[in-house]
Amino acid sequence: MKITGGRVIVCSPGRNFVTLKLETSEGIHGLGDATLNGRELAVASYLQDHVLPLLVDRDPFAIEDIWQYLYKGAYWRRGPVTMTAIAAVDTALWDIKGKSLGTPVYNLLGGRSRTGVLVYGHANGDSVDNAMRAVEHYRELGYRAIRVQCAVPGVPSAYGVGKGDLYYEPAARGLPQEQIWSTDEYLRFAPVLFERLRTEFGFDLRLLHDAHHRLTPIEAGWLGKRLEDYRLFWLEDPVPAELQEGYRLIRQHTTVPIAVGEVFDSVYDCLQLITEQLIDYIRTTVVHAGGITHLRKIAAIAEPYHVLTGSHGATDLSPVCMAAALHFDISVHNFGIQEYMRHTPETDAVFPHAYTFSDGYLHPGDEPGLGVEIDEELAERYPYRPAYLPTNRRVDGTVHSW
Ligand code: GCO
Ligand code: MG
Repeated sequence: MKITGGRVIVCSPGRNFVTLKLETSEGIHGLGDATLNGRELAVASYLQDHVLPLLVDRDPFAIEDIWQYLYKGAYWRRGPVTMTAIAAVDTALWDIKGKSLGTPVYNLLGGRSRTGVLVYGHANGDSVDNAMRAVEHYRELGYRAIRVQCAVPGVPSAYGVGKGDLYYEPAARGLPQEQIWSTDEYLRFAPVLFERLRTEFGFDLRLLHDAHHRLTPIEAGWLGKRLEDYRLFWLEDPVPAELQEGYRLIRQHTTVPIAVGEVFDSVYDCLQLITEQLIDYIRTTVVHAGGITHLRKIAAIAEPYHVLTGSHGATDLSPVCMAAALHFDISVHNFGIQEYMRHTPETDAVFPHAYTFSDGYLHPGDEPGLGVEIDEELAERYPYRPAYLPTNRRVDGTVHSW
């Protein structure tokens, strides 16, 4: 079997997605997600103009060799655009191999390590009362772990507060919106929110929270300490993580479990965080961190250091990525949890998939390969429309991490 070519499909069923479809001489095709929120067309061009011509006539079973060829062969290494493009090829090759051997991808990754993939959903509210209602709603849907975000009094636009009940989508059409942020108000408010959550819901429910890269290490230490009694499952992205050693300072001040990694694109972004045991969960994803092949290596390095996986699974990661994540999650020993932000019905219709949710768990299904397809005719009805994530400024106008 040989790779004969491929296509990059850009569509926007509710939001933008970039999908790679690789074709082979035996008529089997594989899919890979290549969506990089707000920078979609850069990856589409990287694949279309620079990667697809290199793949023709290669053996699709040589997954590791193709990965190394694309990574080392470019000379220029790493970075989100490159690693998302490599991830898309890698994911499509695993899909092809599974389909060709007639088995789900998880069987190629060592087989099932568990019966289902524990997921967390997103409850949020524009007031504490509405956040409580949203948590209750998620509980009724069967979720056993819930991330809670809430509007902060006095802050015009806190991170993570959606418009609807189930679909939080931060990217918006047109040019980037500007939001305003105040760390002071947030730090005062966050412990109050979790106090209320534990009073209303007790300690059976796993609760998570995302600080979305907005604090300094010492602020994160302060917050973590105050949240300890509310037993968070994790505090996510307390600070931007370019400075990995910055996490030492957080660890010196709090035992709150820390999760990091949704913007990482390779093991080099988290090697120190893992080997110095500065984090508890590594959140790298199939689509942005070099595919299933590279994610397995990160997980293998994390395992002896007691770091568990907790892959990013927001709506900007397509159902193709979600399917791939679930095959990874169900097989890897040191799996922790999977984020599951539901896609809209429009997105699900374009990407029919075998994975299912029940009782707080996702199941990858038993289809050969990844168990996800793209309805290209339907996709064509949703052409790409430029959209961006918001940007952020402090109340005095200084640019801040969003
Ligand atoms: C999460 C994330 C997302 C990101 C989004 C950016 O934890 O799910 O922080 O909400 O902001 O994926 O594209
Ligand atoms: Mg996050």
